[in-house]
Amino acid sequence: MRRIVTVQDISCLGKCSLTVALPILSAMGVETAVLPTAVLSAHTAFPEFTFHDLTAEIPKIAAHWKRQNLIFDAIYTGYLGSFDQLKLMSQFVDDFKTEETLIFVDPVMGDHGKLYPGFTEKFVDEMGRFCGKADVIVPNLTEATYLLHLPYPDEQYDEAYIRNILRALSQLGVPKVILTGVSFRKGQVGAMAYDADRDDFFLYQNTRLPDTFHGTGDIFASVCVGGLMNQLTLGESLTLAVDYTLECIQKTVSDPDRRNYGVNFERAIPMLLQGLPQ
Ligand code: PXL
Repeated sequence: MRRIVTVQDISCLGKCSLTVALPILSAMGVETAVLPTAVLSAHTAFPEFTFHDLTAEIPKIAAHWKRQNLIFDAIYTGYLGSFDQLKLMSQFVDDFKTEETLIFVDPVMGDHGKLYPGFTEKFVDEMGRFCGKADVIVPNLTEATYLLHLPYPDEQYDEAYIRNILRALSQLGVPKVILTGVSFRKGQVGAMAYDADRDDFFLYQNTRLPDTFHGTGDIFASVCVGGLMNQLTLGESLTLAVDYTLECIQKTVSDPDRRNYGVNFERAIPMLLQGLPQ
């Protein structure tokens, strides 16, 4: 069984970060250790939330695991809330990376052209440096344009624009980049990947539903890394992640009041499992 550690917050309400990554990775047959970075009463899109920082626990947990000689097949980081946490994660990667460990970084910082509350451009630059330690990163278009100091595109863009973004992101020092929320056609949305070692692009789009839901980026990232742990290729993993995310949204649209509560990913798990090698 492959073993992953995922490092992100616990938002007690509003399914996202750890409360989607753990069940999805478990369902995909991956042993999942968790390193919680903070406990929030709800994610930060709620009108108010409590926040308890767990940074001080990280070195203690890491030291314990080191004494256990733990080996991880992947280290997957999501929402990190401070410079200290970025620094600790950088150290964690140095301490636990082996030849086989996949370093998978979701630089969670914003969406729809804006940073989430609490994030600054200085933090974005530090996250960019951390991305240089990764084997795969999965920014959305907002995070990508912030990382590259580019304006967020208000209008339709073309494939050449996205290819340039992907190439530029790989120059942060990361060989594989998956850009999410890419759309070249009205009514469609998906993801485009770049493998810098092969100078190879891969695009997959499916239907775009007219609604957006919180937590779908974390679902997408979890399925991608879970797919890679199941020996799917980068392209196969992102295809499954696009299709599963759509399935989750389809299962949720009948529940329009629950926007902040995340998508019904639980009901879509049978479809996810069908997409894995049997
Ligand atoms: O889904 C990303 C995310 C993760 N964790 C927290 C968040 C958000 C997005 O707003 O607030 C705490």
